[in-house]
Amino acid sequence: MNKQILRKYFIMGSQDCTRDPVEILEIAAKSGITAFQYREKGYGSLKGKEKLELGKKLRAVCKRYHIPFFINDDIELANALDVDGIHVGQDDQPVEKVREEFPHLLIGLSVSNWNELNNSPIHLVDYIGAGPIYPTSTKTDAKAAVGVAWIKAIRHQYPDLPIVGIGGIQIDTAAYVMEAGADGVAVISAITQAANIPSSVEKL
Ligand code: TZP
Ligand code: MG
Repeated sequence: MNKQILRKYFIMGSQDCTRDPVEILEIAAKSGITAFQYREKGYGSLKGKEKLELGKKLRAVCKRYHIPFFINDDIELANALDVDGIHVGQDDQPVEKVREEFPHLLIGLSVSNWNELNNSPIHLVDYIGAGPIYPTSTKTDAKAAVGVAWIKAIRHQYPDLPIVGIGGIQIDTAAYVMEAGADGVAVISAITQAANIPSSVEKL
């Protein structure tokens, strides 16, 4: 895959937004994010038809700005929204199954520790989401923060594997994640809770 798309990877769902998610994505897209993941998950998230309808609107924004659109975990929506990629966590759909069903899509996998790294079919994924790098309150069931050392460790073992850091990354810490060897930063609150989204995306 083109690693550049991981550079400013924006993730969100309606549960992360205090105003219209479509508007937030539109501003972020205009401001230079390089990828988007629709992650409708956790407390207050939409389900069923509502999730689909919001997904269609967000998908349309990404099409307009030529930004790769990823769906978190949801295979049904992967088809319905004509996604560019699917991101799965360790407790989600197995990578083998997703790869078999979607040979042509980008697949990302979250990896938080050595046990997960060594037991995952890394050869079947296009990129790794490494983290949580820093403590985060956005994902209530997030594992313990692992620090940028985790990026360095994966990079050492896999020199060419596309890696995006995730978890608690803000404007002032993004550079540390990149210096540790990541190809990009994946953020939720650094954008959804920004007082000035264009400025935050640019600083990232
Ligand atoms: N996976 C690991 S941490 C996290 C996810 C989805 C939440 C990231 O949100 P924030 O606000 O950028 O810390
Ligand atoms: Mg997950």
